[in-house]
Amino acid sequence: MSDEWRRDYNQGNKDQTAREPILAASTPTFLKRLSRSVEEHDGSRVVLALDLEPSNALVDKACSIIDALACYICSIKINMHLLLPLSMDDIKHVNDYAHSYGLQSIADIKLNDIPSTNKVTIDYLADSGFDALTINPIIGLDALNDTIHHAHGRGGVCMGAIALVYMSHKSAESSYGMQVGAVVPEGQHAQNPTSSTSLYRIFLEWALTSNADGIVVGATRPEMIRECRAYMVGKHGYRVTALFSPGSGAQGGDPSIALKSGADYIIVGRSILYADDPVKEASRLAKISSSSSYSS
Ligand code: 6CN
Repeated sequence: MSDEWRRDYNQGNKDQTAREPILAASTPTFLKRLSRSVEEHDGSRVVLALDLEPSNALVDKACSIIDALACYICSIKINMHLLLPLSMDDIKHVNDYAHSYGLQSIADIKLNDIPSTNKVTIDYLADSGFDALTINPIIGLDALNDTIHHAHGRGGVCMGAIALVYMSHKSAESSYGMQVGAVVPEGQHAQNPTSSTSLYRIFLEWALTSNADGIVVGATRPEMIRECRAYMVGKHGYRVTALFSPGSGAQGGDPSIALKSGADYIIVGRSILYADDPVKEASRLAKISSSSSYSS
């Protein structure tokens, strides 16, 4: 390595350290910001999935939908429907627009890579104005821990991380419901070599251990919501992790049952976006979400 290169390389490393975020103790967490948004939006616990079909003028469409529905939702959620066709500047514009109504914005990218790549991804998402992201625990406990730690420390933002625990679609059973053997660290012997559990239970445990701000459990599986909620309450004694539930309406789940089973937030896309009257449907779901609560 030439001296010049070495100097740049070391400078780069120093810059990396200098970029390490130091959050003020007063920086509100994603869940606090989301709770504030719920209060400001009449108690609505509806997260709107802005899953627009391919077309022109997606930014204008997204902003007009926010104009029409902002008072019935607490957050928007953006996934590949917009992340792929739009530029970072466009996405930032949509996120800033949502923020102007006091809404939060979740990047639904189901992050699933090595920690160094995840960290760069998180930095780009934070720069694009997102408040939280979804993450797939299949990356393993250490990687999950590391990635979520980075998200929480993201300078000035304190990005939230929401871990998939049990997805809503039909074939999710074949992966999230899979029976898996306990992993025994090298050099140790399994107490009970035959012990096995379901993958989603491991994901739930890892999400809680890694201080994930939320978990995702499909509204199509109220019994799983109930089980995960009971486990979370049992582990912490109170709620520090929120349960987000997609899959109402278009996927067949019942939002009211999901909320009564222990969901804190419902994630809804098509049944609002493609309703005959989206404002009426959003308002109906907002009322359900503000009045239905978990009973153990
Ligand atoms: O209400 P819809 O079925 O139209 O949309 C549900 C939204 C989609 O954006 C989908 O990508 O929630 C997302 N989602 C997530 C996890 C999951 O298990 N099931 C989902 O449908 C997320 N995040």
